[in-house]
Amino acid sequence: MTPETARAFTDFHAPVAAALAAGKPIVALESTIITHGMPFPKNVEMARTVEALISEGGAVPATIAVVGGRLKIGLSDTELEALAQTTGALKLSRADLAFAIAQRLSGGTTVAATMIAAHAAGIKVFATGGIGGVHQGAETSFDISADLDELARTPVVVVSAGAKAILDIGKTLEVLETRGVPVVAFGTDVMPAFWSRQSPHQAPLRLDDAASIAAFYNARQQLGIQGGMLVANPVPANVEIPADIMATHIAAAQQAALAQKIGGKNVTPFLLAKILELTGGESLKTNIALVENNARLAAKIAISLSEQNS
Ligand code: PSU
Ligand code: MN
Repeated sequence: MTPETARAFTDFHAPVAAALAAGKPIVALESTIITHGMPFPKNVEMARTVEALISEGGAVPATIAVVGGRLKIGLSDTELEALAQTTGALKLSRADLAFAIAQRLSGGTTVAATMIAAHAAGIKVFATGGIGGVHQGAETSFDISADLDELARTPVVVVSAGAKAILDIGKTLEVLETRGVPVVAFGTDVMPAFWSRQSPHQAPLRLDDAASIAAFYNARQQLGIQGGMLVANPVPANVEIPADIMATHIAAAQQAALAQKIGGKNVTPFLLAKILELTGGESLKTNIALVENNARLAAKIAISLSEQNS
């Protein structure tokens, strides 16, 4: 997809179009987290807060989604609210983004699809919660998220809280290394684990400020190295759920997924919903706080990138 050929079905929200024209910092946001990751109305509250944090941080937010076949680069508040309430919204990754456009359907874009759309629109920085990765048991299920391949090919900086502990974090790091994706832990030597600040794995790389992350991105571009980067930003300490507590809930959720024969793209949404239920809502609080934390850092990285490239 090139921006030129995509123009016929792409709608730029006015503040995003203005920021692109002026070379101002922009942060893309995904929408599967809205349509499949959190229940209404928490999902729209989260989406609004995250957009506000990016604006307060000095960048322009652009939530990406497909609405009735239109690829939206930035949503109005009304569109955001409508998407958050859409029942039957699709979960769109690289494989089905164009399907929803051609069939004039609506859906939330995953990390992979949001990266594709952000890059086509000229946006370099993207904030999310956690990326998809290699699922536990992938050696038999072959369940590996398309997010990992996208990170290997599309030059966007993805700010996450690491990979969710519902995944096999060790295998996820191995695939990222094989595919040449830098994983930069922010201010820590340890790979964070989404709801928890620490996983048992060392982080491949560490940087302590946004300007250094921007400089790293620029050096990769100057070298002509393809692909994106993953920033792993640990959840704030005051809202983290210790890894051992999460491990019990994750195991129970995985048992339920197996028993109910959940497969394919339903696995991640099922596990998230189950864990929400098992933690009595605690996991959702943590999830929201970590997305907010990532949005703040992403705004700083976007600002550093536009300063360094102006
Ligand atoms: N992390 C969350 N909530 C989510 C997801 C990640 O806290 O809803 C979504 C993201 O959109 C991610 C997707 O790209 O799950 C991965 O799904 P899969 O494993 O099917 O590729
Ligand atoms: Mn999968």
